[in-house]
Amino acid sequence: MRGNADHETTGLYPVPADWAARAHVDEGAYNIMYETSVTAPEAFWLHHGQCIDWFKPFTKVKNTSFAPDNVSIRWFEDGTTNVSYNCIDRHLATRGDQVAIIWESDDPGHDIKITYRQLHTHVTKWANVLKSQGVARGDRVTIYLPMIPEAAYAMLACTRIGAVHSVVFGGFSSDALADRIAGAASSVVVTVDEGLRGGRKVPLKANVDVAANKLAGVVTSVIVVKRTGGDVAMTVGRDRYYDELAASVPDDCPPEEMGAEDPLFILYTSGSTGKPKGVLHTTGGYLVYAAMTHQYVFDYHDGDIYWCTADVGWVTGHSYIVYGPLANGATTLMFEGIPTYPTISRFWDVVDKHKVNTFYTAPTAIRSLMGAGEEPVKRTKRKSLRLLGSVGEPINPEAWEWYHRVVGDRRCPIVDTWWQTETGGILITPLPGATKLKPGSATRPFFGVRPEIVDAEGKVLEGATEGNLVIAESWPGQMRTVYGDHKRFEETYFATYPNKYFTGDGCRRDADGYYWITGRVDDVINVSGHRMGTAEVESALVAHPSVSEAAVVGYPHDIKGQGIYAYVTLMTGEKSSDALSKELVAHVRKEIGPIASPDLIQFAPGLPKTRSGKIMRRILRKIAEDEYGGLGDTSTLADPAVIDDLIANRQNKR
Ligand code: 6R9
Repeated sequence: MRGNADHETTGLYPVPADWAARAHVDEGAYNIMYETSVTAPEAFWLHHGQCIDWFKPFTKVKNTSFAPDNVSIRWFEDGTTNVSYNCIDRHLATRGDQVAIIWESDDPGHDIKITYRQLHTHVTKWANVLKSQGVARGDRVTIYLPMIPEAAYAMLACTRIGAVHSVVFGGFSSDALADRIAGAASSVVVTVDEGLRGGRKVPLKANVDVAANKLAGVVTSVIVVKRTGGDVAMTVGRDRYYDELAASVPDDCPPEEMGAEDPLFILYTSGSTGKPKGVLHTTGGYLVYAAMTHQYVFDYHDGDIYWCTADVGWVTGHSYIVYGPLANGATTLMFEGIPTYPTISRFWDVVDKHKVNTFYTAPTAIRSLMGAGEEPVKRTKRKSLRLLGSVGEPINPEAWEWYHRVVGDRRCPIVDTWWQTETGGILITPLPGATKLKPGSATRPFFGVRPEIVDAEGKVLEGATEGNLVIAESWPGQMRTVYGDHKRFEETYFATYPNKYFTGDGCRRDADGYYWITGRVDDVINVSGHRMGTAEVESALVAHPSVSEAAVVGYPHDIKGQGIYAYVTLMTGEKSSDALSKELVAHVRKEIGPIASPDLIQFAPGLPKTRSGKIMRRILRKIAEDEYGGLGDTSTLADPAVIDDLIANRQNKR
């Protein structure tokens, strides 16, 4: 109970004694290692770059420039390696029979355990199947799969032959999928007949058909995994079942020797403007960073059972379900289902069933489970749990305390990990054996990471302060470019504050040097931990024939973190109605996917604009937040009267 007494007087949760004893790094070691990592990065990364196996060792550690019109990021550039070799082959001699992946299906009665040796067999088969479809080094493969082991096999198979995967979240619509297939110019698509979530079937193959038919001639091969065995349409000459293809390819497939800076994967993510960007990560630096952060942040030791509940369609699934854990030879759990099926105790039942030690999830899941009270958690044991993690959005202190007290029985530290698709791995986080915790704070930078807080003009603010979060130096897991558009990469991330990487997040630093992420400062919103550009939702809305103009903002939502509030101006002659409101929601779901559905739609005859015609989102945000007092200066508005109408017709939060 020493811990709680300390917490009451200082507000800090100390490192539990058993953690300080077992952890790879304690507080003293963290301080020394962090200091070395920023004062002598070459030496630091020369050493830590060895956490993966290299075919040809690198001699150059770092070669990076953040100059706004000449951004170039290269790590370990003369080394060669292979990601699937590191995630599979190198473990075979010592842990071939250890479980690599525990797959827990949607149905609580069904799970599969895949050993490293079995993983090797699956991935080499998959690699040869991809080759049989013409995939060669450098080609892009789109993977549109639910949470089934084949998602990991297909990803690893791409890395084995040097192909570049682009995983598209299974919740995206056929239109969103088509955009991503076209963006990556990917002629091969891997999918499933149907997905299964919460007992419901999801028609992924049918979505691929719509997307592929829209892109005449781009997609030449669709590889279909059987999950439900449902009857799906198969286009002759284009679509083949994986099983049939696998039956006629050899078993063996040696890993390609890849350069450290060869592209590894593309992952589309939302920005504040325009279409989603294809974030490109490369081979060596990404894998070193994913493996190393997985080891230290989750204090991974041999034998740990590790579970990250993210979807492989997001970066968290890439780095912390697949690449980080497998590079470290861990047992990683992959869950097909949802937290509420068949009961709201499902997460904790799975923890007990598989004796999970580390559990990593998103605040939105915690908040929605909190709503059902303690009993569904307390009826499970959770004795195996040692460490809890949080990612995707700021975790409010109430949810943090509940997670700590109810789920972790006050025994398990929580690592609140801040990072982004662009960063490849975790940048600001506690280390469980080293960092005292403050609920709601992502605490301290990881090794090699130099966060700074700047004001609007880019002046670096010292001490306890608040402003915009930038990173002053490169780290190995950093994205290298926007696929096919290096200019956009430079303009998006390096032009706002020259010579610094701009994160898009606001941040506060307290007197103890702890970082508190305050949320996005740009037009990106975070709905249930899913990143969404307001511009994307707007462009979906204005594509509807009744809509002339739309402005979308986020508003605080108890469970989702942020909800989507859409202001819509109709074409002259169109009448607003509940039916039209529903139709617009359905339209956005079709254009992007269910995660982009507006929670509230307000029909507005006019939107607040400056005289130059720019929509003043600041005002719309305040109205959506129900904070009229804070509307600020409205004198630059072209027509101040629109404000009264907007306030009078404000939609109530659900
Ligand atoms: C990994 C991931 C990135 C954005 C990021 C920030 C928010 C993520 C957070 C967090 C506060 C945390 N975010 N983790 N905010 N505390 N621990 O989520 O990547 O989907 O690209 O989203 O998510 O706003 O900028 P991505």
